[in-house]
Amino acid sequence: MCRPNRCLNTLKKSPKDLALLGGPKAFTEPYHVGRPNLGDRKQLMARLNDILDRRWLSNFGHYVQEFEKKIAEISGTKHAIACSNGTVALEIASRALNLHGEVIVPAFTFIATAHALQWQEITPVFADVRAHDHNLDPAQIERHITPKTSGILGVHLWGQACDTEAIEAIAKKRNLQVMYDASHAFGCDAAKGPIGGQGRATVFSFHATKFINAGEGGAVVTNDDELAAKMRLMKNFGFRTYDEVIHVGTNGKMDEFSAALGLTNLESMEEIVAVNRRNRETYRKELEGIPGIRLLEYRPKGRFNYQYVIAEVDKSCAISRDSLVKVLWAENFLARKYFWPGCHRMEPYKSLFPNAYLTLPVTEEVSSKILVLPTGQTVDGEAIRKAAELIRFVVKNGPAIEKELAKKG
Ligand code: T4K
Repeated sequence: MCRPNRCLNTLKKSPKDLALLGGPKAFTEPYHVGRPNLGDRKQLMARLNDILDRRWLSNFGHYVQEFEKKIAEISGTKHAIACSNGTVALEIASRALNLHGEVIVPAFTFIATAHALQWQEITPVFADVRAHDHNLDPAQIERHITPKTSGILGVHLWGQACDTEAIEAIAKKRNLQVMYDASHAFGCDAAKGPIGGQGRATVFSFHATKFINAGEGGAVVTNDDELAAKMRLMKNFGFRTYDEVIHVGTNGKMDEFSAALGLTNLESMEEIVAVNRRNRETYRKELEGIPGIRLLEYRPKGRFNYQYVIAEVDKSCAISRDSLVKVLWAENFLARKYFWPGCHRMEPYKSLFPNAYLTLPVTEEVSSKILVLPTGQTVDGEAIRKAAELIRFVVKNGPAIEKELAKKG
């Protein structure tokens, strides 16, 4: 149930009742996309105390090792290498694979996917995505392959696997490396088995906003023993023993406190997925029939974590996506426009590739209509019903609201 101090029963009767136009807020406290989910607090405190008792705070401690074991188990891989965050995990994995020159990535992703490459002076070359699942379109990959291309970095966006079989077939034919950014897809299924074992390496994020979080955290999983050993070295400055450095490296280690939080949250994974699934179902039911708004469909089969509730606000909708977001924010319902603008429209890529948009029509279209809705443990059915009622009202009065917003400037 909606806690009474968070969610007011403010039925809007006219556009003037909207908070953006001077009315009271529908929600007294903000509803975020990415409010952390938390497992058993007592268990976490016990672990934190144990860490202090052990006086072992980082560098392959007890809890990091346990966390790695669980991640590998869930993703069905031989190795999991815990890292300080998903971005560093992407950097380590792409470097360990010796990616260089150009790497093909979808333009419709979080900026970290591209930055992890660019940070190492590898050029991300943006390819378009598919309208139905927002994932890299295999049919668009080959047009971007040049003699400088060394690999493909696919993204399993929103927890749905991209077409790994098609991507890997192209890579094989063109002699390219493949790795995946599965920052959204921990605990989800690919076509054949859990996400994790596809390509040469797969990266997860356990950032605070992810459905399983370690505060900050990430991991690379792989079935390749040699690659795993290399990445372990790389995340610890290349040290093999205390006094011996045998590889270039960085500090990419996860600390014990993060691992303890991650482990504790992992123990509530089924419960968190159930909350996410129920929230998505409530959104689906409550938003049904609102013209121009629809939820992104999941494949009929497979495990998903439902950590993002993705809606699209079509051009046919009586209010624009951007105006709807403005209205919702004023009401304290902080829906997001992930990932608008596409990576190709952010720096440094905007300046490097000013014409990239010409080959990215689906990215352009999808990023202009995406609406990501708050979910997770802190969002309940009552809040969703209230938000859907608000959205229905806003769409119904779309033209009048747009007119008022235009007057406001
Ligand atoms: N690849 C992909 C495809 C990714 O989506 C991401 C990260 C990465 C790679 C990189 O992984 P990491 O290096 O982050 O492990 C957020 C997250 O920061 C980012 O992790 C995530 N993707 C991205 C999709 O969303 P922002 O900048 O939009 O929002 P942020 O982090 O400020 O948080 C969003 C909201 O969540 C806040 O408004 C309030 C709430 N929040 C956040 C934190 C951190 C809380 O309530 N409590 C908190 O502790 O990027």
